[in-house]
Amino acid sequence: MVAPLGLVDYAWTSSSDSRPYINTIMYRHNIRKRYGYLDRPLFDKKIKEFTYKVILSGKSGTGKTSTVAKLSGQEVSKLHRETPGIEQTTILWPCRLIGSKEPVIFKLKFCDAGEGCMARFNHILPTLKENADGVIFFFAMTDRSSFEDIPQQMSKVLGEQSSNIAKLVIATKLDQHGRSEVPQKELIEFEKQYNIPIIGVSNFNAGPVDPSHNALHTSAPILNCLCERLWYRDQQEAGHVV
Ligand SMILES: Nc1nc2c(ncn2[C@@H]2O[C@H](COP(=O)(O)OP(=O)(O)OP(=O)(O)O)[C@@H](O)[C@H]2O)c(=O)[nH]1
Ligand SMILES: [Mg+2]
Repeated sequence: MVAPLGLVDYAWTSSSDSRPYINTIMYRHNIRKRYGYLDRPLFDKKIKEFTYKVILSGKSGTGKTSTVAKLSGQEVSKLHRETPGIEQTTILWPCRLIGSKEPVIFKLKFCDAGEGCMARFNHILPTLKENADGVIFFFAMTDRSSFEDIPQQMSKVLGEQSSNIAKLVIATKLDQHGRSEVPQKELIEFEKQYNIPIIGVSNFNAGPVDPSHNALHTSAPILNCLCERLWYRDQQEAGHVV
């Protein structure tokens, strides 16, 4: 496993200190508010905000759109409808950076394009990549070919940008563990080879319906890890870390 970078306080999200901030981005009953790109939540205190563009890459059907729906606290569709162009979803995520008392807000602008439409229209990929701060590569645990495709996705998306963009890999369909086609050993080898963390996600329940499934606590580890990678990349660019 790729170790956390020690920049984000992962435990803060579930602590009582985070409550006023977390409550601001939620309606009652644990439902997340939706924000447009220009929207801003009203916190009691003025806190710093950092905006990042995060792009998604992975074979069609690996669960890119479903994962963004889960991370933004929206309902995940059981149906696969190819994303017809670039869809943008803004997620506001409060985080406490290690060494600072006050939290900051990460404004994550997720840009999701269907793999099929990207293959049909040449202009989609350059538009997607433009000014991207981070990329999440996707594969489904139930589809070995989507895991084997990741290096190709990397060269397609990163080109020479590879040194200055934050990277994360998400393995979807963890709920279908009986149908997994990628052994744990290969995931560990991948992380070692590329030094990129792989985080598993289940966008649905394996068992009985759990109303808290899409609640914040299941998204928090992924969002914290992504914010930490983005922050690290900024620190590297500023020459604060090597
Ligand atoms: N069981 C299970 N199904 C999932 C999961 N994530 C996504 N799916 C299903 O997989 C199918 C494809 O998901 P999408 O999110 O539409 O895939 P995509 O990567 O956005 O596909 P394109 O837009 O075509 O590139 C849908 O039927 C989802 O319901 C998961 O974690 N578990
Ligand atoms: Mg999609």
